[in-house]
Amino acid sequence: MEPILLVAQDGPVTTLTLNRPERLNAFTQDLHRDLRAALAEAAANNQCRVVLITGAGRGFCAGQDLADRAVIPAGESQRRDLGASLESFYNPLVRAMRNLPKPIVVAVNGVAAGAGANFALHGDIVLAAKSAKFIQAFIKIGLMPDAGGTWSLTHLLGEARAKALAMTGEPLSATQAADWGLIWRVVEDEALMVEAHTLARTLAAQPSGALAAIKSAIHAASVNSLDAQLNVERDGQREIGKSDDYLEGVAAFLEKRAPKFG
Ligand code: T3D
Repeated sequence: MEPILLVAQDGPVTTLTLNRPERLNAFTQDLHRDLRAALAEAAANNQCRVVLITGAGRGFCAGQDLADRAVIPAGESQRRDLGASLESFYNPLVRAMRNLPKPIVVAVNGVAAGAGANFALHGDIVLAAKSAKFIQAFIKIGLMPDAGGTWSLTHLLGEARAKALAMTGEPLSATQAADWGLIWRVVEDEALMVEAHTLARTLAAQPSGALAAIKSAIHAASVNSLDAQLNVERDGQREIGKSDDYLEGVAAFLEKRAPKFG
């Protein structure tokens, strides 16, 4: 049987491909388990400098697999505890992505719905195929956005757009998502993976300490005052200013050559 998560190591780039195309790569507990393990492995593996996440087939990810939510056994008085599902599966996944000290490129190859849309938005740089759509599908089944969606939508788009997307469940085209600043860039469908791999390799050649510092400082900025953020920058710059990569960067500039970061 095909693995439900494909993991490929190509030099410094670890590519994770959600592989349940017949269900538009919807999340199951097993997919959560494999994704979490792969992210932990990427964090520990010195060869990995960038993680690239995409989906197999025509969809990126349709959120929770609703086939796993269909049947409440007859006579059971208690409904399923979805809070427990978030606590055990979705929240740890989001935290693992946010806390990974390496860039995550997400290539949204098709529809991204429910938690699948919000999972995509935790990429550090998100590219989407022109035909892709982002759908806060939760409202259609009586739920609210999760997997950090209320946070990401509000921070990236503001309350007006966040509320309208969440309350209507209307699809947002990839082009509109890019125009609104929800994602980095839209790419022609057939060029998506080439562009995503090129971007991942470009990032892999950047100084890893600076990339990690940028990621955590920009995350901190969403809650910090300017004053606090100035301190974050001071501390970060102090740390990475001691690195070999900084010495190499300055030397390369002065010698008018391309830097070679370790
Ligand atoms: O439960 C908890 O743990 C709490 C956490 C919840 C997080 C969530 O993500 S809740 C939201 C769950 N997701 C959705 O509500 C989205 C459901 N899917 C759709 O609305 C549509 O499939 C799409 C808009 C994403 C795509 O539409 P379309 O027309 O392009 O494709 P389709 O025909 O609907 O789907 C293709 C197949 O995938 C189809 O199977 P079939 O009929 O060919 O055998 C469909 O049933 C299956 N599929 C799509 N999404 C899901 C799914 N199967 C299970 N779960 C899905 N989420």
